[in-house]
Amino acid sequence: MSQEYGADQIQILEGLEAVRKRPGMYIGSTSSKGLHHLVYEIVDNAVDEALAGYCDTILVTLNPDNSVTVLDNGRGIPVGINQKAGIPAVEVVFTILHAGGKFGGGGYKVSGGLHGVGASVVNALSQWLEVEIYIDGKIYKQRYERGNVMYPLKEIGTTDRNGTKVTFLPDPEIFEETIFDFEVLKQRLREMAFLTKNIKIILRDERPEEPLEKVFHYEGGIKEYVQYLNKHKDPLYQEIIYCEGQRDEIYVEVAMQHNSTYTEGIYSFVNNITTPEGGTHLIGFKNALTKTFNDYARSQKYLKENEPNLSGEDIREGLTAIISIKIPEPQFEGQTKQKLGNSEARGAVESVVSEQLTYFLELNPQVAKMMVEKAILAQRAREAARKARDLTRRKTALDSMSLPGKLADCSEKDPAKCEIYIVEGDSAGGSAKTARSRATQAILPLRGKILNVEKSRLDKILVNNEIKAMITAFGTGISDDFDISKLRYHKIIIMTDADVDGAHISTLLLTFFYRFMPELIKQGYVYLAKPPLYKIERNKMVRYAYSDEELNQILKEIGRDGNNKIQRYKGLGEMDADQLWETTMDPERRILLRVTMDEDQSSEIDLTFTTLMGDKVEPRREFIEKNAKFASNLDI
Ligand code: 28G
Repeated sequence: MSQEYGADQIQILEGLEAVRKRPGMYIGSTSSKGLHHLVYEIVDNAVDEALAGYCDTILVTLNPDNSVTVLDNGRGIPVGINQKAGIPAVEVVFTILHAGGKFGGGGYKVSGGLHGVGASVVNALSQWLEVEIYIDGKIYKQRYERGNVMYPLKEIGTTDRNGTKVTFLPDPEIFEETIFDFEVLKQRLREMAFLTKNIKIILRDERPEEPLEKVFHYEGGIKEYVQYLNKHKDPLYQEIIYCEGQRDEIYVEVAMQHNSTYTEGIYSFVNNITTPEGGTHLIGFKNALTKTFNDYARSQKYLKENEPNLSGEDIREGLTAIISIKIPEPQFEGQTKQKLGNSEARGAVESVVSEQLTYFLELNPQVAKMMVEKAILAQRAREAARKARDLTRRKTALDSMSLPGKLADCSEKDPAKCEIYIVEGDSAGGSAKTARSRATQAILPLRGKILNVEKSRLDKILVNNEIKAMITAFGTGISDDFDISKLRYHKIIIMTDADVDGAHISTLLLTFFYRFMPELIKQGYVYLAKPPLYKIERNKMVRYAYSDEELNQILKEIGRDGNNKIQRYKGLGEMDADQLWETTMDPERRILLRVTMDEDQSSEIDLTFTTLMGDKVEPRREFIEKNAKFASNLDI
């Protein structure tokens, strides 16, 4: 370390040492999620510069050495000496914790990312980081290693551009995973581009021989976001309803459009950060929507005096919406700090949406009519569903007496030790019943295709036999009645053929869980069984391969000659009970994939499900390949 920085420098180094000691405190985790968070922190600073009105293009490049470069065309981080610290402002930004305070030009604390701690944290957690600044015709540069300054900021050349370039290599001493995932970055950067209208974000992957590039640029901002989320659904009307306004210091933006499905997809953001648990801004939106809508329906006599109001849920059936607010001092609440607490946000959103939605309904009576009619249908269906639901509820009260007839239950009563296999088809179901370990493994065979819950309303879903069987077997109830403490099995295992039909059935089941029992997935109770693809016999020896790579591996081991008999399994039905047990059900030998979901990406998950389950055939194939992305290896 060089001497000329004096006492301040010691302070600085201590600050960044703290980050290296407890990285999780600053970036959430040191897993792949934390790794990607580093990129978002740097990109956030560039987005702030764009929000300030000085930058319109951000280029993110994944380099072959796995470092990342972020380049913007803003003003460039100031290079002049910061009076308080006695060092260039840029050095303050990269070496002092919480340096600068992340305020955009409009005075918003646009602290993107989980903790909003910025560039110095990324620097502390990088093996090395280099910053270049293009300002007043000159290029300035500084390099840091694990947060330490390598040399004073220096002028290295001339330029005719302006902006900032940051390149960093995440420190493998800190991160469990140091390889960036293009898909993960792609989704978040796309989201950022939707949330900041007119910004252009380019993601380039220069690691493969053939570089990949994605450009995100949405002139319509969140209006285009809604369009994107509805792209595989049928919109109920063409217009995207858009409300925008400012109340005191809070800037509010809302975009929405109904589609012909029955699920609501409302995604809320505060200062460009997703709030999966909602909060005051979401409540303000819902209040405004319900009230404005009922006022309109009454004034136009769609609702008679003696008829009850439409409920919020009725109005939101099939609604896709984005709520995005910018607020100077966001207060996040709840266990995971993902819920907005500022009470003034409720009033701001309520006021902007009420005013502009009222105006929109009056100007667009044909659209308003379609919305009201859909809500009235929803209201009737909800009434029918309530009746059907009361029936299933009464049944669950009868406990084991009401368990579905097809279920072969296990004898163990402790849910933590119990598993339920949901098996496609009666014949595989029969083998599974013979094969299972009776004490802890229950089998529920399903007949044929199960109902696509994306295309049906609740009343229809609840009279479907396969769905009813699952609900009663699990014991938890659904939606608002859902109670995880009543779950009868801590492993719910979907076992289908390893082919496209099997993948389709798995997805139908996952869709049902995701829509009606999301906690099952969030808390990690849902698994996919992985049956073998090949049986290899050589003399008396039998081996199973679960992938093509494994088949090759085995053949390499045992020799590739005429003595091998290789059978390719087309379905579970081709295995007898013993084989099924050995390969797919024996806890000692089976492979299970745990189904997981990233709540920060719920708009994308929704899109994935509708892509597969919707009417549009073309997008479907894509999904089946991506499906495995929900899952990660376990129990191998
Ligand atoms: C490429 C990777 C990430 C950035 C700027 C521009 C300014 C700035 C950034 O200032 C320090 C603290 C408060 C003023 C601000 C330039 C005002 C005038 C900036 C980035 C100085 C932060 N001129 N561009 N920071 N403030 N891009 N991209 O990080 O007092 S960070």
